[in-house]
Amino acid sequence: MKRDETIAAICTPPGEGGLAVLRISGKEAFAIANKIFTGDLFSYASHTAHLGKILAGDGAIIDEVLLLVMEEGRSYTGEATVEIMCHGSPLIAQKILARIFEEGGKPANPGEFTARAFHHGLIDLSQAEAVQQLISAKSEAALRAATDQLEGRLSIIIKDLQKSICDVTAIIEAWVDYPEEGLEFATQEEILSMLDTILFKATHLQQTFHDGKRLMEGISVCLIGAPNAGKSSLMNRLLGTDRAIVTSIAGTTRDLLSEDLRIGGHTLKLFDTAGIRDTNEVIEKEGIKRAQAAASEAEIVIVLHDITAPMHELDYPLDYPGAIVCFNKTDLPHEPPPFEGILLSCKTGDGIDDLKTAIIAKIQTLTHRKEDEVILTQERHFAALTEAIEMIALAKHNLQFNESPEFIVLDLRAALRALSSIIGIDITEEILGSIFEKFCVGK
Ligand SMILES: Nc1nc2c(ncn2[C@@H]2O[C@H](COP(=O)(O)OP(=O)(O)O)[C@@H](O)[C@H]2O)c(=O)[nH]1
Ligand SMILES: [Mg+2]
Repeated sequence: MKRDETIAAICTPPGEGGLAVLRISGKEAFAIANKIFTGDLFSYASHTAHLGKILAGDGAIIDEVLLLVMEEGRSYTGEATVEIMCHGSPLIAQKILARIFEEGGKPANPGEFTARAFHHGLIDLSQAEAVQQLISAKSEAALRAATDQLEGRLSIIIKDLQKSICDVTAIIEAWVDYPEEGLEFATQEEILSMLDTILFKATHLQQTFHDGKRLMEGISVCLIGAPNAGKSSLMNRLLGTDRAIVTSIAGTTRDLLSEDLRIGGHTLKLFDTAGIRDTNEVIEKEGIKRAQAAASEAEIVIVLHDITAPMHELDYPLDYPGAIVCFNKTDLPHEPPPFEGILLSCKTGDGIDDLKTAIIAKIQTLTHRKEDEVILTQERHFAALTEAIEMIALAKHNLQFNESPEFIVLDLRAALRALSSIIGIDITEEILGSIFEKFCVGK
């Protein structure tokens, strides 16, 4: 990545739209835009917008655009930046981009604008990753997690952990330097308790990852039940489309069907499955196997019964702990349900709202987190934090078993490095240095 180049790209998604936005960033951004735009960019104040035309090399008009200038140090990337809003035709945006390249702009790599923001110290690594997360967030909660991370709340927690580890490291390093004096600055119990506190906090953060991952990937909901219970009808009802084939022939659905379903600010992955029953039919058998696998992996299972079906069929092995139980076909004459469940009719739509309410309640119990809690959403962060925890646990073990302090320092430094990799800033030397200054006074 050559950082002295001026880069450009179309920032809006491909395809037609009301507007398309192009971004140019780098030292030559103003000069390049000036060559293709009808106004004089150098006369504009930063953060002002200007109407004008983008011209082809031969002077022909490509499009009328709104152009926004941002001076160095006051843009997303930290570099001089020009943003061009043109009409949302892919053809026009491409032509303007080609003009920018003709005048010396270079194609931006994926994520390069954000990478530059990182290199200029405007955001740290976890914040840079949050930008991508923000864009791809599938639910309100995922959006909030990404925003938290972008605001640097994760970085604050990580730095706080690093600071605590540094405190311990400093004590033990002093012990390395002045072994005859032993652990003069704290007792072994005190250090162990410091390490326990660090482990507690780190483990707490680590455990948020399960929820974080679920938020990013979307929660899966699996419909399961006997053949003809109305699973495919329910899928169609929830989606509001005729997605799944519905017939009165038992065993119609054989493969897993899945669709994104939006309920109450959440994006769910809804699975329709083959009805569970004894069968010797090979394809149906495989379908049932997949249905059971999908149900055991899903976060939320909806067990659907046909309320008009004979009792012995109702308790067919559909025992999924925590499942939402529903009785369908309540529009037909029926007995009271044999056990508790939501009464609904896919035919009339009765009870569908009750089911949606139950799904939302379930999601809330699944992702029950305090409003302001920071959660881990990225595999990379999880892996680094896990490594740090292992190293701290090892340091604790080595301390308990009276290993030489050099080893303990190595463990703690490894933990610090792992944490540094999350935010991409190695602050350990700096912090250690500052602690040492205070620490070793008079020694
Ligand atoms: N009367 C009535 N029939 C329904 C209802 N839901 C589904 N059915 C019918 O039950 C049959 C099986 O439905 P389907 O959705 O294919 O069930 P699946 O095998 O569980 O996927 C079809 O003939 C549907 O029209 C309902 O709420 N009321
Ligand atoms: Mg079906």
